[in-house]
Amino acid sequence: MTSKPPVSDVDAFSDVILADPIPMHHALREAGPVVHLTRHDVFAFARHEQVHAALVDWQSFQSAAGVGMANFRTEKPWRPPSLLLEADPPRHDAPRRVLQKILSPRALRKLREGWLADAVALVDQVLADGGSEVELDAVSALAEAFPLRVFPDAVGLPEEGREHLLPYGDHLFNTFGPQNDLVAKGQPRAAELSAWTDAQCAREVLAAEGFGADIWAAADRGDITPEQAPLIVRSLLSAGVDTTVHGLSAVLHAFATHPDQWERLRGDNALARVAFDEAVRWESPVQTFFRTTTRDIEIAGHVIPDGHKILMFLGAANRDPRRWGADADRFDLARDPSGHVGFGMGLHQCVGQHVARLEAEALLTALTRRVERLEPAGPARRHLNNTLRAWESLPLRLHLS
Ligand code: OW4
Repeated sequence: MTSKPPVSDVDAFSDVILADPIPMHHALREAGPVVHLTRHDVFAFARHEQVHAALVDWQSFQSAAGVGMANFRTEKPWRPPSLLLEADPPRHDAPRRVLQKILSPRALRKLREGWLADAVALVDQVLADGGSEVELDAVSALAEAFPLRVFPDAVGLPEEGREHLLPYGDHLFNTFGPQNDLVAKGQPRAAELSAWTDAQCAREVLAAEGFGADIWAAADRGDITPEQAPLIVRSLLSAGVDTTVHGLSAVLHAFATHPDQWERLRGDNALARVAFDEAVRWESPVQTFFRTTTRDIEIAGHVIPDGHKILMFLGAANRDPRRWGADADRFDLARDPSGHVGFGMGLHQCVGQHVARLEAEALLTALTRRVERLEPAGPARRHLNNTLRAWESLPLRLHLS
């Protein structure tokens, strides 16, 4: 026997919920393993077990119909679908294989020393005209400044127009949600930002060395087609900037509000990567993605019919006490955060995660050299986005060592 799942009429993308989704996450997890969100007509998973299961079962929960609320089976996508994010095997395989190699820990080794030095240079520059205390906005001065300093160069982008990267990403991540005011607000610039991004993906525009050139070299080898190459470069530009910026904001906010954890990191720099992953678990910069059912699926006695949208609350799964224990809400470097779904899981798991971790390690390590303590220096302000958990402003006071 099967029954209808519990329902909720919550608008999961309203300003109030986006500003603080934690109470809704709690309510949805408690309501059951699957909840029908009547306002959006989608089925929500908020527990770690179901989110994880959906992420690894790509046959039953497809990405090719879009990983936003729009169903590509019935609606035309606003941009050509990503060959990575919005594709399933077998179409997904060659692009994934190519990009995975280009962004592998082994391939990143040649960037490591330079990025560590760049982080030291940025931190020295930012702290230069202070005395023993410096006040700054950690979003603009660090979380945005560092990725923008290293990542576009690593891709091989021209200098001109780089200011489009963050607004493009912000709008793109809004479009995975419903057509609400956040999407409307981005609409006037969407065509211009999208055209700029697409133009950067051409071989002639990209530097002779870098991730972009590596992707085109894969086309020369025949590992992907020349038609696929620009779309794979586009994935780097779409997924590689805002995500890391908000991940770095998250870890800096976490340390500013958990001084004991900063002490711990200063005592052992090898914890920088764990700290970043724990911050990704704790904050989940990418809060949500959708899947689409490819058949009737039974979950805990409830049937979700074929062709329906599943909303996976990665942020709720990452704080599910059933998986993380009673202190799931605590930012704690003593925890093993592996198994978090902040980078997804399974064959779509973030292909850029090693790039993000290297950026975080470089920035955190550079900061531990100079900063004894950091604390909030004013009210932190959220930036609302349909998909991203983001800070607009994080005023911090840094006490230098
Ligand atoms: C998180 C992601 C996000 C946005 C765009 C893309 C990928 C893409 N991953 O492949 O275009």
